Amino acid sequence: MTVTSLDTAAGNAGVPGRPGEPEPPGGTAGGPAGGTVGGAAGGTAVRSASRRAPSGTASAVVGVVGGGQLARMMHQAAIGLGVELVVLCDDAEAAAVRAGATHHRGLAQDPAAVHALAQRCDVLTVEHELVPNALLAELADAGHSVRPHAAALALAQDKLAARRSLGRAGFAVPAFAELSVGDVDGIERFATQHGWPVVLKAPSGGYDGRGVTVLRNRVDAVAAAGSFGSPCGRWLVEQHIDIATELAVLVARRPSGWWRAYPVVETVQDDGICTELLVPAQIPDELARRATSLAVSVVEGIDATGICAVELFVTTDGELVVNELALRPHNSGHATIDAVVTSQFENHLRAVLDWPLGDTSLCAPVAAMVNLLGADEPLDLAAVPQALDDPRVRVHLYGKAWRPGRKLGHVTAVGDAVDTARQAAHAAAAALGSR
Ligand code: AIR
Repeated sequence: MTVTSLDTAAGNAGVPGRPGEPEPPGGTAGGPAGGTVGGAAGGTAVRSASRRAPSGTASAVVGVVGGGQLARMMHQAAIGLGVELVVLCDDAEAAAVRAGATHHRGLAQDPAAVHALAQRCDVLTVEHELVPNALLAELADAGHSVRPHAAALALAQDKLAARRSLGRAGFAVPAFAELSVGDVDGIERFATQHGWPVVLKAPSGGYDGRGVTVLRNRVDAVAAAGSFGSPCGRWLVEQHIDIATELAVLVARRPSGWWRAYPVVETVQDDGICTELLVPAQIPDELARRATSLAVSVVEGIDATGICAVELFVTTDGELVVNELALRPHNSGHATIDAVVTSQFENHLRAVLDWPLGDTSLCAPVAAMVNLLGADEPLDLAAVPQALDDPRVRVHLYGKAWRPGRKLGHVTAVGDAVDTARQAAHAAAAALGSR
């Protein structure tokens, strides 16, 4: 297998717990890396993000670009912390708005709306990638706390930029090339070098399987030229990796450099959309340690703040290859609500506020999560009691309108054994009429 793997120090960095004392016990944690960020007192509350005094009803105000299910679950965590969440979206029926988050009406692409959001909060963060990067950079220049910062977020917004930057820093990434949209000969040249099939991606704007397609031959490439657009006018073509397992490592990291990594998650995708996950990943400890160390290196290397999800492929040769980054709470972390001491949503808020991070240890031996995806008809909400029949099951509905394939909720089952947890989660998802 060919992977771009430059030999620089960054690829080997990030062993947990180096420079600085880790935050107090609980999970894999560590302190500021030398030179990455300014040092701060270990594990103490640093209120650098909050420019204004608490209002009397809110401990802090966090602005979120986006109001979907990720903002909804952030809002659930915000309630306990006394944090007011203000979500920017155009839809008065958005998942987070329906859950009671303060609604700032507007589009993520509208500079005036994003500026106005920043004005009313202590810290600005995101729950999707569709906000113009330059706008966030502009706000940071104007003195607003934007977390993650625009340069880091750019790597989650632009897959080409991520491949380039991570490859240059020495992380293993799939071999790739940048092409203009419609460049069928370019695809063929790439395939001659790396073999068919190849994976074609729109570098930006896609998620949940949108903006990704596998091409088996030139005929597929010609078809893609007629149908596979890309908002930025470029294609990313990459080598098709023989994947043994897909993993995700979530790391919460504060602007002061303190971080905590979550137990490694094993994810299952169907047609590019995450359908289920298992935590902890059923992989050898040594591989889990390598995956965690790699993810922390990436997160420190790009100076990410908040939750950063590092998606990894384990190749059939046992190598770890970085797939994609998400600099926000991520589907692969949904089981943390029920199976980890501090959920990814709470730690995202704590991290962007530069507050001490919560314990990331598992509080159940194993958890399985299954996404509730829109089938040919809406979910059967009358079946919620039936899904709850098994006491190990927790149901999370997003209050979103049904559409085939849309993520409408998830169920998590905790337990002592992988098989029974998976069965319980699948049974609950089936009862609810998930795809
Ligand atoms: N999201 C963001 N990036 C990937 C995903 N899945 C979440 C965010 C966003 C919501 O999905 O919470 O607001 C959008 O979902 P939908 O179903 O409206 O496309």
